Amino acid sequence: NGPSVAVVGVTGAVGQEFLSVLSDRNFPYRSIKMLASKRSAGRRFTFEEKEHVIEELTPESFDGVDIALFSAGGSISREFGPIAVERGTIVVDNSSAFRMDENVPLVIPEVNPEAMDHIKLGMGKGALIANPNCSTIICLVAATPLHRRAKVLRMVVSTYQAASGAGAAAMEELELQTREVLEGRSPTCKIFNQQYAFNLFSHNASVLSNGYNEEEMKMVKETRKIWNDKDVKITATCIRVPVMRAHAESVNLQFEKPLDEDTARDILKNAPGVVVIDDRASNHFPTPLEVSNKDDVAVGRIRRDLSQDGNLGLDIFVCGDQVRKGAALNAIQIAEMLL
Ligand code: 11C
Repeated sequence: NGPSVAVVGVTGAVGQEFLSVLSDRNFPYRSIKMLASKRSAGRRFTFEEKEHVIEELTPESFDGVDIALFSAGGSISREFGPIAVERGTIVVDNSSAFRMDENVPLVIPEVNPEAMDHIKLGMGKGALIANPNCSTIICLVAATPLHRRAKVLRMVVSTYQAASGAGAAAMEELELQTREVLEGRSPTCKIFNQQYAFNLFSHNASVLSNGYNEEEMKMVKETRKIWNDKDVKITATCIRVPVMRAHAESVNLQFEKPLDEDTARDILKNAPGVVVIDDRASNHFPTPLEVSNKDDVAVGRIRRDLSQDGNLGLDIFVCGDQVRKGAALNAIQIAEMLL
């Protein structure tokens, strides 16, 4: 008796993860439509013991659909998002297409659920809700509880981003290149224009005239919108590393009010969606492998920033599954809040 759901981009890495998360969380849908491009239409697969046929995405796809989960790229979202809304569907969009639109809430359920208070199922009209960029989600699940206590004035982020952020083809290329390099062959470079295995490089997003790339500027702009704080100072350096599906981020925080590291650790231990892994004696801290396929964002290396006065600065190291909390899980938590 739940809502009718459509998954747009069901063949992609995030599309497939939507299905796993819906199933894991027993999301109470009444019916589910699997939508993709013409190329994949007609393919059959079993989900939750039922056979489904992938349908080609068209405007009519949204007739009778209550919630559509979109992850098929920005141009599909820009074309079909408004069409779905017009037909009364609430769209949870994983692309960057509408994130900075002031009429579209940009939501991390643990951080700013109030931004979508005015949107509910059964309100008789459609709406758009945007899922933030994965690096922003993973950073803010950890940084927000500290921000609430001590108010972040400045944040310096350095990311170590996984292949999954560039899609399933990049994950396949990382695996292929690793084999090729180990076998002494030259690596296939189709997704990125350079060797990825046994290497790392600046994030592949376009570099802007200010010297930052688009990924870095997403962290700046999205954080300001989510925290509703135009003045918070943020600078980011985003790097692609040869890791399969979880991002890591080093986050340096400067606060308005003092916050010592033990209090910060306690706050994080009680924060929703966070697990603290901070074992100095065993040198055990968060790793991308440990958070892969997990819901929680792991935080460790919680320590006072020695370069700042008193307790006005902290360093933390954060890891989160890019496909799950960075994309599909966050979107489905949003959908759950609509119910
Ligand atoms: C990455 N964050 O890891 C990107 C992927 O705006 O949703 C997602 C881009 C976005 O490469």
